[in-house]
Amino acid sequence: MRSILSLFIILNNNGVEASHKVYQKFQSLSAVKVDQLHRTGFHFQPPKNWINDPNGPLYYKGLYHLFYQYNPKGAVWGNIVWAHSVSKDLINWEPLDPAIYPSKPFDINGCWSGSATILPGNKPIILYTGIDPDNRQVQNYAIPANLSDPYLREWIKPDDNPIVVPTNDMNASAFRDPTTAWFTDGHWQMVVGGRRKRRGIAHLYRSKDFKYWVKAKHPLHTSQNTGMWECPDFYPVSMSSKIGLDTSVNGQNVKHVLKVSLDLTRYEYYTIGTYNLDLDRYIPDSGLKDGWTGLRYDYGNFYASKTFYDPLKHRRILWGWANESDAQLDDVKKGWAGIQTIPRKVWLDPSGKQLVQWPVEELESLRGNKVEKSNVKLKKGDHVEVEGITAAQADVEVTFSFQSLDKAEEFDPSWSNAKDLCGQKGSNVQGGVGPFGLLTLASQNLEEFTPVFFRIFKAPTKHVVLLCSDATSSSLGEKLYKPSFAGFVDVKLDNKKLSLRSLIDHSVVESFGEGGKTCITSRVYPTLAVLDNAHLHLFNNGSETITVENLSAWSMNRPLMN
Ligand code: DQQ
Repeated sequence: MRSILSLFIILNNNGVEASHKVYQKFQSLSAVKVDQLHRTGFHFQPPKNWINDPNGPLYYKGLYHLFYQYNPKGAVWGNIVWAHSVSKDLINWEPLDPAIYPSKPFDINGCWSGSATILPGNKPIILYTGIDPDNRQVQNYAIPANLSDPYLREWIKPDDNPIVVPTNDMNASAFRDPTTAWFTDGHWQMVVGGRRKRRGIAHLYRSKDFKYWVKAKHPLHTSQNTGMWECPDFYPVSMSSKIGLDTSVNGQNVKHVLKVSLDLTRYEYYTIGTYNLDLDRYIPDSGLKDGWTGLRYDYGNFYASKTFYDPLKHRRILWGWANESDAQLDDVKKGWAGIQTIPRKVWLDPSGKQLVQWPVEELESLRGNKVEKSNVKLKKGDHVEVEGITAAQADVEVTFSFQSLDKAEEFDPSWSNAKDLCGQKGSNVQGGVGPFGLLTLASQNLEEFTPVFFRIFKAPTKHVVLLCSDATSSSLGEKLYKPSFAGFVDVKLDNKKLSLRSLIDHSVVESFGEGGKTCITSRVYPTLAVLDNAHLHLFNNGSETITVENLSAWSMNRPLMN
């Protein structure tokens, strides 16, 4: 905590914000050759260069649109434009020319993140942050030049921009990333992320015509000591179904979600709560925490996420950016950096206490060769290889069961940080019930492997389930960030079963514990466990025997990817 605060002070004092560090030397250095070794097979990425936040996802006339922050000139952050791709199925992507790029005074120094709203009459409009000649962050709108083009190739930035500017009492370099707007009480409302001193702020604005915006008397929500709130997202979820809701829906059976991306920690958190129209405020449910100890979509490498409502399949879909975990120079050398995670359907868990996420069903169209296993016993120390699939590019679903929880290790109540606990109790540290799970991207003799595993502890009144995705042994390479990412899984264990799905794709392992209750994305760079030399194992290192009830694993085909 103290180190985070001092980091805050350092950042605050020299005015440099971690997310937008400019590497002058590299930002316009074109790749001579794009290194293919760790590029993903089925995750979203352009052929080369740097990408970050997903922007303005939307569905229009039969096509899904994804815009994203992109450096057309190099493999580090800089020269940012809104790149644009379209897809019929969220899996195969066709690239288009950038939709929004600096060209006018209100965005001449940058076109940063934002969101799309579909206005009545099926008219998309984009709100985004422009950096003006004084380096102030201002909010602009852009509209399609031709609504009869389902590709929405050309976007116009009218001259009555900017539509929202920071007032003198506001921090003009901490005022960005407008949300999708929602309609309520005869007005459009939207939120812009911000910060006052150490307080994170969701600034609330209101408009009748989408052009003249007035700041509300108070923010939609704020929280002390959380720093800058980047990329806020605010949307309704149904309390009784997995069906997604359009952003303006509110009422009896509806809760709201507020997600923010914390520039200080580079983690996101969300709360579930009530959008109180009388107070004009969002109020998180009691017991849910604002800040970096709160709930997260993903306990790994996942940032600047954004959801949108898909009217075709009545679902809410979440996109997130997974940054590289290698060094800046590696990115310059390989000529590319950043991927988007697989789009996930997101809904409220029946408990009402958390969200649940699952890869969109369209991903299954890429499944090729399949291998199945059932009723495999894993005793302490056992490793069973899953053969017959391309282990470097695979989709794996597995259900584990155990007879008893008697052997579960004692849980020390001071273990509040899942990541630290996973760092302490890795896959090689023997336990009682667990560690058990998958060894992904494993080399022949296990010099390299990325384990994704459960470990169950006994606390005085309940069991505590830990899910880890541990990059510590993922690579023999140097200067890599190799975190032991982990999250707790809120599950009852009455049926003594736990499920896991991992999407393995060369340099990314995206995992969904217990049907998507706890998700973790890791970026890894094996040197031996690459291409056909990558292996997949089941393992158990706990004294309780684990049964693999069912395992289905598929080789994944490559979609059209930009
Ligand atoms: N990235 C954008 C900002 C946003 C940040 C700039 C989050 O608009 O706050 O590329 O990663």
